[in-house]
Amino acid sequence: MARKKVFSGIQPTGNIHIGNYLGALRNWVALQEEYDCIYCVVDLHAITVPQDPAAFPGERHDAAKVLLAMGVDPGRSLLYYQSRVPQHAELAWILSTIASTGQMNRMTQFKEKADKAGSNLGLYSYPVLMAADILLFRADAVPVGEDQKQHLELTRDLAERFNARFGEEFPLPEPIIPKTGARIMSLQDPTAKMSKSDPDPASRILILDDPATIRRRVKRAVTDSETEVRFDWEKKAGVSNLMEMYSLFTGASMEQIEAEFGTGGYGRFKEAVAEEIIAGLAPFRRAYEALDDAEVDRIMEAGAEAARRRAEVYQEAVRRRVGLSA
Ligand code: AQP
Repeated sequence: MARKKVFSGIQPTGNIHIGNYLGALRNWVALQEEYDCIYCVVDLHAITVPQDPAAFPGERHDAAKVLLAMGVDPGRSLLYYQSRVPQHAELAWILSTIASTGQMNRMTQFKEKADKAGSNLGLYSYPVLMAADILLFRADAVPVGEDQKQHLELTRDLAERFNARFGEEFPLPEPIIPKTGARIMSLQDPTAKMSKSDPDPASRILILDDPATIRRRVKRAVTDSETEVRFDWEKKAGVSNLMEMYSLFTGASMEQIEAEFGTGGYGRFKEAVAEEIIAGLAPFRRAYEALDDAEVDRIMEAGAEAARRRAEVYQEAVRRRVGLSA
C-alpha cells in the first residue's frame, strides 16, 4: 500500500529558531520514517512582507541548509523552493475563486502581520496559498505548530468545498500538532510566541546560535519575582516556557524537573536549560558547517524538478475538474 503523504513548509526569512524546531521541524525529521514527506521552503509566502532582493537568495539557501543539517533527507523526502514549482501558485488561484471573503476576513494571523508590516493582497490571501501548498500533493497530514491550526481548518474547508462543487479530488488533511512544544514563547515576553520577525533578537534562540549566545539569552529570559521552578502557564509563563524547552531536549517530565530544580533558584535551572539546548543543537551546527553550498543548490534543484513532475500529474486532474483542460 502507498505510504501516507505529509506536507509542510517553512519561510526562509530570518533565521530558524527553536520554536520552529520544537513545534514543527522535529516532527518533519521523525515523520520521514513512516510517511512519504514533501517539504518546501515557502519563498512565495515570504515575499508577502518586504524582502531585500539582494539578500533573499542567501536567506533561502540558508533555510534549506539548516533543514538538511537537521536531518531532512533528500534521499527519502522531497525538498525544494516553492517558487520553482509553479503549480503551487496556479492551484492557489483556482482555490481563491471558491474562498469567500468573509472566511478570509476571519484569519487572525493576517491581522497580526498586517498591523506590523502593512497589508497587501498577497498577505491577505496567504492562507489560500498555504491551502494550495498542502492540497497540491494531496497530503494526508501536516506537521505544524499551534499557530497554523486556523489555516489548516481553512484548508480542509476549501478541500470540502472544491470536492462538493467539482467532484471528489482532495483528501482532508489532518494537522500533526505536538502535545508539548506546539507554542514556544518569546524569551522576553512569555505571552507572545517566539517569532522570526520579533525585532528583539533576545526573544529567541536560533538553531545556529553559538553556546555563549545561548547562555546569554537563557540567562536574560524573563521569569517572575518568585524563586520556585514550577509548571504553571497561568502564573509562571516564563518559567513554564523554559521548563517546556528543558523537557523537550531531555525527555524529563514536568514533575521530574520540579523535583530536581524546584527550590534551587532560577539561576541554577537556567544554567541547566542553556546547557541542554547547547547540547541538543550542537549536532545541527556541526552538520551545517560540513555541508557544501554547491551540493545544497544541486539538491534543491533536483527536488524542484521531481516536485514539478509529481505536481503536474495532480494539477492536470484539477484543471480537468474545473474545465480548464479537456
Ligand atoms: N513559537 C513557535 N512555537 C512552535 N512552533 C512554531 N512555529 C513557528 N513559531 C513557533 C512553527 O514553525 C513552522 C514554520 O514556521 P514558518 O516560518 O513557516 O511560519 P511562522 O509561523 O510565520 O514562523 P515565525 O517564526 O513566527 O515567523 P514570523 O515571525 O514571520 O511569523 C510552522 O509549522 C509554525 O507553526
